[in-house]
Amino acid sequence: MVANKLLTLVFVRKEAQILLGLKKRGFGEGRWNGFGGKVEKGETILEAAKRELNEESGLTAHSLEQIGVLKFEFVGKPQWLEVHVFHTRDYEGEPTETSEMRPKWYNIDSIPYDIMWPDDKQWFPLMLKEAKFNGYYLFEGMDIILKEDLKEVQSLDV
Ligand code: 8OG
Repeated sequence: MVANKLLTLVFVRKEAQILLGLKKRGFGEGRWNGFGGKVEKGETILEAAKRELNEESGLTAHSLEQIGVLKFEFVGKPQWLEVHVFHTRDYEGEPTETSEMRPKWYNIDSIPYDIMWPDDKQWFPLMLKEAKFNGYYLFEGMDIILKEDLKEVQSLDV
């Protein structure tokens, strides 16, 4: 049994807007996304979420609420990704471009789904209405979803 790789993903909201970043390099390059990355040894998932948000956007979150857990399996890869999704309106600072991300505020009515991971158009509506969700996706490569299972839940299955 291969351990899951734990990742974080944070969405910052301001009025009817959401902050996305264009990933400039690495996994998911060229796609708009929230801010996040790997949980390092010795830190909690929440600490990693705050650290990655700060490293990639320049923002400091005072509090984060967890709203989703997404599990991804890729054909031919033994390791699953387990992505812990958070959101916040409680932050300080101005978004700043970093070597990894180019941040931009989007109105929640004009999310660029065509330039995002293909699963996002399914669970973003839940995230945007601040509902909790658990999801599973089986991918072939980066673009094709072979299996999916998304549920709105009262409490997260973490
Ligand atoms: O450290 P690294 O940048 O490789 O972390 C990958 C980031 O991408 C992490 O925040 C989790 C996130 N991520 C996936 N898969 C998906 C996905 O299908 N949709 C979205 N929105 N984010 C994803 O790993």
